[in-house]
Amino acid sequence: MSTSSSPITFARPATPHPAAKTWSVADIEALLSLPFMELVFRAAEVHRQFFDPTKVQLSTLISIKTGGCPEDCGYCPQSVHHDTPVEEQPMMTVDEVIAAARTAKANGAGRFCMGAAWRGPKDADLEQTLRMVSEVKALGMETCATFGLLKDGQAEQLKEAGLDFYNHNLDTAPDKYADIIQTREYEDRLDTLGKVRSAGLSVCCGGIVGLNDTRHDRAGLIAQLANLTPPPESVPINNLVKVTGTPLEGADNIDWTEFVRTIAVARLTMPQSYVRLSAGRREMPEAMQALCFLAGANSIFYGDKLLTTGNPDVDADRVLMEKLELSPL
Ligand code: SAM
Ligand code: DTB
Ligand code: SF4
Repeated sequence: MSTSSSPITFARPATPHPAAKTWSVADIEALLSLPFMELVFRAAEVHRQFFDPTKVQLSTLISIKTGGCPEDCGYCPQSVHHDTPVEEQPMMTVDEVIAAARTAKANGAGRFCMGAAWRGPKDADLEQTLRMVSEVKALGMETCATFGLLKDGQAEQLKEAGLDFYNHNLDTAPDKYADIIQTREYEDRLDTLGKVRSAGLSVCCGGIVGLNDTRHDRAGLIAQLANLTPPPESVPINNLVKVTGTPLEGADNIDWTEFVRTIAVARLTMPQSYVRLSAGRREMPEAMQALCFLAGANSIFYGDKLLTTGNPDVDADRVLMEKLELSPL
């Protein structure tokens, strides 16, 4: 990673938050349909209004409870409804999680994100996760959790323990949702996002592309995210990782330009949010990742593994950041 100081000033003076705008799906589709170079250029301009484009936020993921999930999300290798290579495992101990967080910190990650294959946390399970959260926080890292749907009071308990961010994705457009997941509703997700916000936690919320979605579907997802008030602080954009045995293992590949367009439009519509180039990065050529950074992505999952699938090796990411002269936040 480059440590040399640069004489160039990138970030423009802070601009006040733009007046709240409600985005229609048609607005977003129009942006997605701009000529590719024009879209990337506009997104790169907006990126510079609020962020230093040489900085990338690094989050390391860990799966504290893997597999055996009762939900039927069609993309997910951890669902009991699908016959995948993922085996159910018991919850990790607090000590195991802290050891992984120390390694992540030593590697340069600023945020540690703990994921669990639950519909939502049972109170007894939550107790153990609260210790994980407070001990990771005590290491001086930002903390994030993704435990599924929350019941009343649970977001406040997490906040009290030292949680900074809660990740809960909308995943796709409301009118496509039922094709992908049957065991819970879009409304349930919005309800959890409301609880997260009310507890004073920062919101990490995004979705997946490559679920046989159309441009209209992707516009529907981005409109939902951008219309959250306020928009999520972190917006993970995942490219489907196709896992054998999931209903979406044979989904059509999305063209790489459509993925970059989605990143660019997330940047344009949520100018003050961190847009994370998320799952699927291992399968992306470096030049495509570079275009995503140009189009406004300024966060990645950093670490050899996502939850159950692979991510670029830390060493490979260091080399890529060197080449692009990007440095961690
Ligand atoms: N069980 C919790 C939930 O669903 O909210 C938390 C963990 S779940 C694995 C978190 C997110 O990972 C999902 O909402 C989805 O966006 C993403 N995800 C899961 N499987 C994926 C895959 N195969 N490719 C890309 N993203 C995936
Ligand atoms: C998010 O948006 N993507 C991450 C994180 N939030 C929890 C998960 C990606 C999972 C990819 C499939 C797997 O490794 O199991
Ligand atoms: Fe369970 Fe989350 Fe996977 Fe859905 S995405 S099956 S809720 S782990």
